[in-house]
Amino acid sequence: MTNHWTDIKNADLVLIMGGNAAEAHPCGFKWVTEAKAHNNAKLIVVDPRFTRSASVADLYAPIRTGTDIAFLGGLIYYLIENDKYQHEYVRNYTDVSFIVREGYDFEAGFFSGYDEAKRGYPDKSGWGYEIGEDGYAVVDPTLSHPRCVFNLLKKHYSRYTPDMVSSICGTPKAQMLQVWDTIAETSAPGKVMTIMYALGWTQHSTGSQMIRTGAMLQLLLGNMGMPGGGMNALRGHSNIQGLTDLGLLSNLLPGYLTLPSDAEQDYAAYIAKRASKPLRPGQLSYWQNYEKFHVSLMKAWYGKNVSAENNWGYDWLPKLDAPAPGYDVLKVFDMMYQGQVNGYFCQGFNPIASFPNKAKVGAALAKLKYLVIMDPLATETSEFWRNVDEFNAVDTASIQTEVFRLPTSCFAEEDGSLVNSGRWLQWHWKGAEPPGQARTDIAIMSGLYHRLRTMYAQDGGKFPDPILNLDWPYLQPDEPSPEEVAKEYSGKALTDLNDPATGALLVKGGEQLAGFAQLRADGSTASGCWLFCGSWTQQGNQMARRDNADPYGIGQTLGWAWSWPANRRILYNRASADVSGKPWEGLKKPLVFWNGKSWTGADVPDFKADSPPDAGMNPFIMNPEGVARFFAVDKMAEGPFPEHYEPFETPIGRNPLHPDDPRVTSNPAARVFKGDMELFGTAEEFPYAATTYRLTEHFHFWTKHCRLNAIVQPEQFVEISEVLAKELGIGVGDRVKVSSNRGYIKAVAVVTKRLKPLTVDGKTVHQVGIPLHWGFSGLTRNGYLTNTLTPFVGDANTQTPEFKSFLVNVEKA
Ligand SMILES: Nc1nc2c(c(=O)[nH]1)N[C@H]1C(S)=C(S)[C@@H](COP(=O)(O)OP(=O)(O)OC[C@H]3O[C@@H](n4cnc5c(=O)[nH]c(N)nc54)[C@H](O)[C@@H]3O)O[C@H]1N2
Ligand SMILES: Nc1nc2c(c(=O)[nH]1)N[C@H]1C(S)=C(S)[C@@H](COP(=O)(O)OP(=O)(O)OC[C@H]3O[C@@H](n4cnc5c(=O)[nH]c(N)nc54)[C@H](O)[C@@H]3O)O[C@H]1N2
Ligand SMILES: [Mo]
Repeated sequence: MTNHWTDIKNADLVLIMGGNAAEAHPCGFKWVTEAKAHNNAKLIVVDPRFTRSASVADLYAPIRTGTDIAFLGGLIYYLIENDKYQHEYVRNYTDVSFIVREGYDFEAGFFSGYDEAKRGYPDKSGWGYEIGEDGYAVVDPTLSHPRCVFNLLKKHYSRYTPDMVSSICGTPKAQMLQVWDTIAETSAPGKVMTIMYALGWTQHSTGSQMIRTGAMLQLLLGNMGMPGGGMNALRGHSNIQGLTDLGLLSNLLPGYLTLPSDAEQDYAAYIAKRASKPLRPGQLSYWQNYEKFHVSLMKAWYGKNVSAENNWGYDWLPKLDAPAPGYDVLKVFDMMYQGQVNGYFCQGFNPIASFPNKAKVGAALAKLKYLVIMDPLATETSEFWRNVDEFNAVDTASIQTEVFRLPTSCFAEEDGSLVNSGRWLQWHWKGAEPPGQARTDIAIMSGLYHRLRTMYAQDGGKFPDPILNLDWPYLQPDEPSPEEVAKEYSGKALTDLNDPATGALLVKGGEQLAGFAQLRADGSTASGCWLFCGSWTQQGNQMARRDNADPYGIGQTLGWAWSWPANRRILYNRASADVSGKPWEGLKKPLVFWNGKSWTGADVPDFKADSPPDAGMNPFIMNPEGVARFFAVDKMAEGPFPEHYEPFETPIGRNPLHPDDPRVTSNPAARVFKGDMELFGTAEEFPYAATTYRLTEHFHFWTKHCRLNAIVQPEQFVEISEVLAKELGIGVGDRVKVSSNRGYIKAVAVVTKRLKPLTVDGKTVHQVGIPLHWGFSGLTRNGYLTNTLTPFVGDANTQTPEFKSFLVNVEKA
């Protein structure tokens, strides 16, 4: 989230699109209720299904799965054409005036530089700003240059007319325009909309671009950095935000630092590439501090073993041989399927249940020599070899994989911190001792480390240095305490730190740091994650704070827990004030503003605190240009502007924007593995558009181990519309078989008014809803794994699987 849960109550309008907060985030949803009850807010829900979120909305519009870029792209053009955008904000705080290089082009569904053989854009050199001789980006404040971002944006979305959008999305035009007009009202400077989204946007082959289109809409309306505004990703598992923050993705290091590629063997060049210089005069470009963060991380990992002489251990960092995102889960399972992986550790992960195409995942696991499961529960993955009738019909005798189960404690059985969707690090205390032989994940991983280290020390090995040089300074080496680990992430001074200007002592050697502004690139500081620096200071554990004082009355409780970065609650909050530093006209309550001497207010300013409004510095200091981007330059896999492409399995068989070129029916930059393309189904055989989702009464596959949850939601079902049920002769409660080109499941039919047929590209399209919670392990009644049906393809940027749009057939079982 750019904002946070409590802040939702400040919205004038809430748009829930690509998520179903009332059911998947019922506690957080209370802030929507607060906004409606106490801020006179309206709620809009756009979802293929009439969800419980929709049931309390002021406006609901149905949409065909996988078409949100069309819906939002059309809206962007509509706002521009009808002069419903926040002019001053857009002109000053975004890149609309920047001139794009000659090399950029978009034609017939492709951006410039497409390579068909590589299914992507290996050469993105045209996707950038024109840079002048002074080294700065060239701008045209009059917005008249044909290649300024504003004119390219308009041109790109001029194809997304209301008729075209309605035909792609299946949203009836009148309903769509009503939603658009209501959203347009928040273009007034002091009026704010928040966007709440989750998997309905991420789980598509164009997912990242859907989210970008949402962010572009918010920029056009001037809603970023505003209280009650922003782009708010509702995160899933209790610490999934912490997982990304700590760099547990294959191409990342903690704090969104990035791993080098094979081509980057030179340390200085690695740093220089990431420490981007300002692209406008007077601008602050925050990533210029990259080396301070990087060196402090390496000092946290390797201690005295790294110094300037060995480039802070740069040679010990893995170098990626694969293009980003590198070794994502789809890639690793495909490698496993090809027989290229011997062993696999599953720590808190149940892939045969949660990953697409169960048949492929099961076959991949069967090719392993060994599989280690670290989990409090006996998961389906730990029993993938067990024949369970039709639910897991495998030939056990032919599977040679050796499976080790290591029972772990559960989050509620340990102390530690969890990062919530709003980036708050909240400390928690254990509620019970773990049962039986269960051990903490820290103890298991430490045991593994010590054994590996001993083996490397005794027997050598291909590359022992990264393991042998690791620093392990913990009081109990076999099980470091959560407190010690948390302090290490926050960081400390390794020697006395003095103020470079005055020479005064800032931090004594050995003491905890106050925040990342104190980090240095000379090896005198250590911090395991620069974004978390300040979460455990010399004053103690900031994450354990529970002071809910709210002096400005807008839910900015700066004394409650600790938020990254720097305890800031709303990102880009400088943009909540106009160019002169005054809160935007009409804003009910200020967030941050210029008081004549410094930036101040209800939040920690996201800006250089003493930089006066007329000094020429712009609010988006994480971008070297200082403004927010409509034009993504070279950051996205499939192009600088989001374009609608169909899901890989499309019920209409063509992309209405490019009806004649099958190469751009679906995302031309999405990676498809050998053999998976052939497993995509077509609308002739599998005519219905399916989507998968959660139920409030279950949590993924855990609740199969819990009788109470089975009592409240006992049986696997699928949702179909009354019209489709009638067509197929299916009644309420009948058993149906739902099949895709990868397999089938059987379930009870729930015939519902919540789904309605849509008219898409001139045809009737039916949608089928499939909850995901059943499986073949645990205490309660078995069911089919929903992911038997889903396709093995992901978003071109993140490789998040396309769980939300695929094709099925439905028959009476
Ligand atoms: N009770 C419960 N709560 C949970 C979980 C759980 O298992 N049980 N899981 C947690 C986890 S890990 C996560 S990630 C979150 C997920 O939170 P959500 O994303 O809110 O949950 P989902 O139910 O997967 O999907 C949300 C909605 O997306 C809609 N949708 C599908 N395709 C599209 C589309 O193309 N466009 C639009 N606009 N909407 C679409 C679906 O109809 C569905 O209503 O929930 C968390 N909360
Ligand atoms: N079709 C379809 N598939 C989906 C989705 C969808 O919407 N549709 N959603 C996707 C999403 S968003 C998610 S997050 C995934 C979820 O996929 P998974 O993460 O694979 O599923 P979970 O059942 O949440 O598995 C987590 C495991 O962690 C264990 N666990 C709990 N606490 C601890 C602990 O402290 N330590 C250890 N070691 N283990 C612990 C639990 O017992 C559980 O078995 O599913 C994905 N799959
Ligand atoms: Mo999730």
